[in-house]
Amino acid sequence: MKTIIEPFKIKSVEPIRFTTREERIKILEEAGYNPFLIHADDVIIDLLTDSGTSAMSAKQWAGIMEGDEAYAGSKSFFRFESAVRDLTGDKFIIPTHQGRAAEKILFSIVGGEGKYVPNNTHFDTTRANVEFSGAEAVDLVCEVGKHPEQRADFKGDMDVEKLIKFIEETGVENIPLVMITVTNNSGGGQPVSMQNIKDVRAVCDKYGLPLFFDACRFAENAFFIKKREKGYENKSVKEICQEMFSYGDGSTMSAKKDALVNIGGFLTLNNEELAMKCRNLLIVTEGFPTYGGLAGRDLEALAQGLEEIVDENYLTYRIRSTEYLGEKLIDAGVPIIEPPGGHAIYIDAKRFLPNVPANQFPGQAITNELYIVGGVRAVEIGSVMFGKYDENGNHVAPPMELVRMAIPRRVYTQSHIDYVLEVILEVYENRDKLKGYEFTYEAPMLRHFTAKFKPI
Ligand code: PM9
Repeated sequence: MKTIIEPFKIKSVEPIRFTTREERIKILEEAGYNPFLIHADDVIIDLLTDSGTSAMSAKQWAGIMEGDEAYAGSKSFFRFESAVRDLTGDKFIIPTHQGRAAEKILFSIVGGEGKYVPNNTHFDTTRANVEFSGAEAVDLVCEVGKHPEQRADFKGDMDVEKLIKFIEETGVENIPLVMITVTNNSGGGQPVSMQNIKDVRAVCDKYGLPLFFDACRFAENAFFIKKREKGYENKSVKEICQEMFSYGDGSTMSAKKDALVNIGGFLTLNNEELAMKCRNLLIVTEGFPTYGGLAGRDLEALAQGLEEIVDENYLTYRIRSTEYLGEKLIDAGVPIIEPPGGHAIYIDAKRFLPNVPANQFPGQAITNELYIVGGVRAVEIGSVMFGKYDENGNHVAPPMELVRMAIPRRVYTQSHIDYVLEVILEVYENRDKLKGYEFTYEAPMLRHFTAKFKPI
């Protein structure tokens, strides 16, 4: 087989500013040892997130010029609505400025004190919005999904038995909806199988519960289904997406991922009463229902992005480029979540730095060293992001300590990725010298964004 190449040519480029190791040591110290607080201009390869960092296509930029900026009923809204409906089949399509705005609206209405929301794994903003409403966010990912070293095709699947037990124990009246996140970002960008989606749908039907998707990476998930699940090999990715959404009652979406835009999101629903409540709240918090916090030009780019994301040449390259980095790391003995996920590679910090305990943030130690060694910015997904305190103030660690290197869509070439690989291998070779960190500042919610640290 020939090399899978980038299925695009580069028309416009952005220079990378190079820094020295000495400069980076100073920059990191000034940022309180939190790469979120580093200026992007001081980063050589930015793998902080795949969210809002995509390179747009010529057609998307053309759409920006086409954008209709009418306050109400703009033609860009109707193009957006029809692109979203074509994929989801849902009746009510509500634009929002990004994914968390859709979550905030949905959970402000269905959440609240005494409610519980099960998910395979909530992403941080979803968890924060559920909990901000007073409800509790419960993760029910399958057992294999919690073991980075174990390989399985669909490690993002929900544990259906646990879901049934949870519903029986919690009471249907306390559960507003069941959610499935595709792909499972906090669990390694691992896909959810169509069979699991159908099984969860059947459970929801049995108990009369709505099923919602956190659909950020729906196309990457569909591509994994096509490649790994029997019966889907001859279906188009678009058909697989349509089938997946057909099992849901709605979805929240950050278009900053699988709609290839720099800003945007949406909420889709089938229940008219709920949709009306959401729209009314949207008007208070985001804007009129035909723009929802976005400009007409954003809606155009988003609609075009939804067409491009299901292109199978694009998805072949996308999934292969993540796998390429993952395979090379596995070959070199670097512990990562296996198999590689869709949008990112996740280093297993527990195995990478066994001598740094969870309450000294091994993931943060690796993340900071990646920056010092090569100006590569990654993100900790472990005790900094999800750690809690018990009633005695003791640190309670999440199940996994990870460092995520998310790959922006259509931005970096193979030689950029080869450079990243060299940087990771250098950090790995010198791992015995790495030390942990402690907080000097932490916010009460979503602390990873603004926390400051000092080395131990
Ligand atoms: N995800 C990510 O980097 C961006 C924020 S954290 C740096 O992975 C899921 C599964 C996400 C997600 C964002 C959101 C929120 C919801 N669900 O960022 O509000 O991965 O558009 O989306 C980020 P917004």
